[in-house]
Amino acid sequence: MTPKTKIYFASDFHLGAPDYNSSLVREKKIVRWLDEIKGDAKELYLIGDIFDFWFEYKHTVPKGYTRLLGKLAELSDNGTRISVFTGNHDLWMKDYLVKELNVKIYRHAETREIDGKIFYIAHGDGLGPGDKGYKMMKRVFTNPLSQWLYSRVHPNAGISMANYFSRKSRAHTGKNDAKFLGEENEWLIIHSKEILKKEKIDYFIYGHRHYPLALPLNGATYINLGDWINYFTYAVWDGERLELKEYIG
Ligand SMILES: [Mn+2]
Repeated sequence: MTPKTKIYFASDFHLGAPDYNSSLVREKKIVRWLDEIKGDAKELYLIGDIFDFWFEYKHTVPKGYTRLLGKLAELSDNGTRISVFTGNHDLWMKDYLVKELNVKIYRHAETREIDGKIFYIAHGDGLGPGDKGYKMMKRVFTNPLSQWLYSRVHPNAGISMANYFSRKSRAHTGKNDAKFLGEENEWLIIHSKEILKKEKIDYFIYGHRHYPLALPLNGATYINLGDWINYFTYAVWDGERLELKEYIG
């Protein structure tokens, strides 16, 4: 067995959307990718919005995603360390994936040293200027009382309602995603520049933006991972270099 040496980053699978059948096609593609990287993946970072909607009740979780969950279990059981960042679509994760897949869950940005380089990793929702409405919503979504109240709603109603809102939010934010807005207008770039004023960071890695992008930023490297709806992009760290790649398969 060859030693696992690489670290992979991906985000925004949005499984479940826009419908069961097209999600299943994407899920199978993601699983093929995971199957290809499992031999050398020392670590896997899934940086938010794996699911278009996820909520854990005390004794139940949303149906589906068996192929992805099974494949992640296989990677985990074979020694790949998996970190899951919650996104704005799946922030209601509790201990299910922790228990079943032995992953670690992160709800906020993480700064960590990897092979002597400093990585700043975050899904990206609610960071930087703007998006005041969302920032307010996020306070409601992450509030323990509102989560408890929501969990009292029967899942048949609760999950239907959530899927409805999840689709609406994408229709609302979707149109500007497909182009680079310029450094002055990209909230995550503005956020990264603010951080660079205070800290030394070598790599910023974000999801959320649904537009793959790798660019130099005041001595650092800035990466948007893209998504697995239109781009099928991921980043890989080989110990020395970080590369943004497209999965063809
Ligand atoms: Mn997303």
